[in-house]
Amino acid sequence: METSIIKNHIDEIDNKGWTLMKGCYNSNLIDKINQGIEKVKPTYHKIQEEAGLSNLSHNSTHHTFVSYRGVLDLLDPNPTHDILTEFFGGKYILNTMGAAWCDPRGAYNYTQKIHRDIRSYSSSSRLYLNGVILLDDTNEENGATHMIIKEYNTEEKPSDDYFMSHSERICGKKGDIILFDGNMWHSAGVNQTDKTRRIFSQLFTKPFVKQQMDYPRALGLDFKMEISENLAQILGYNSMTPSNLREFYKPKEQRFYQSDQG
Ligand SMILES: O=C(O)CCC(=O)C(=O)O
Ligand SMILES: [Fe+2]
Repeated sequence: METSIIKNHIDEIDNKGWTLMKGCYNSNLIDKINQGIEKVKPTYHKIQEEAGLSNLSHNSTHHTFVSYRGVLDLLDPNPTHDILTEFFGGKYILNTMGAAWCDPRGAYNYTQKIHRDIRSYSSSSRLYLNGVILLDDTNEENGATHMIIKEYNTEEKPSDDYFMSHSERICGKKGDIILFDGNMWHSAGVNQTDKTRRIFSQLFTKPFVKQQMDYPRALGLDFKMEISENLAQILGYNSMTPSNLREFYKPKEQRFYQSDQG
């Protein structure tokens, strides 16, 4: 990506908290992934139900690629790589990534609550960057993201009234990615149309932030041999935590947490 384009996106993230990256994926890839998600939904429903969480986590498949590897095509190549590298000042990893959808005709989904995808506020230190991959064209009618206006962002969760009067909507096309500072309060909008609106939510962090799932162990340590170096980096294979002394005492190039991870 050209340096001036990277700079524009970073300036937008700095100034208004978010930037829209247009045309990151072609429609065929998104269609294939949407079909793949349909196939794993029953597995997710079963596990969510077993845990007594069907109400809380319905309309979502967290960590989707753990059960459907095809999702990894969205990360390899990663269209936001150059911007993430500039934002984090070097290496970054994926903290979490999952699909979520808002059903038609005003149905409720938990992503419509005002939220951040992180627990801790980190002010201007660049620890977290969110991505929302649009799997459908998105407008105000079908639930475009509400995003707080940066100068009104607060450490504490704002009231509904404050949020609604100090936020803007982000519309985009299927295949676009909204990148935004993880400190920003946001929510999905309500879908008033009669067609589902789908997204992938991503959170990228500096490599020393603990992942929401231990992806290298969830996918298997040998899986690293089957994927590109870039994808292995993003999934956290270069920033693992050893779990015994033999894993800890390693020559430099074999260390679980590599020296270039910050
Ligand atoms: O659907 C959206 O626009 C936002 C979704 C979101 O914030 C999330 O899944 O964490
Ligand atoms: Fe979110």
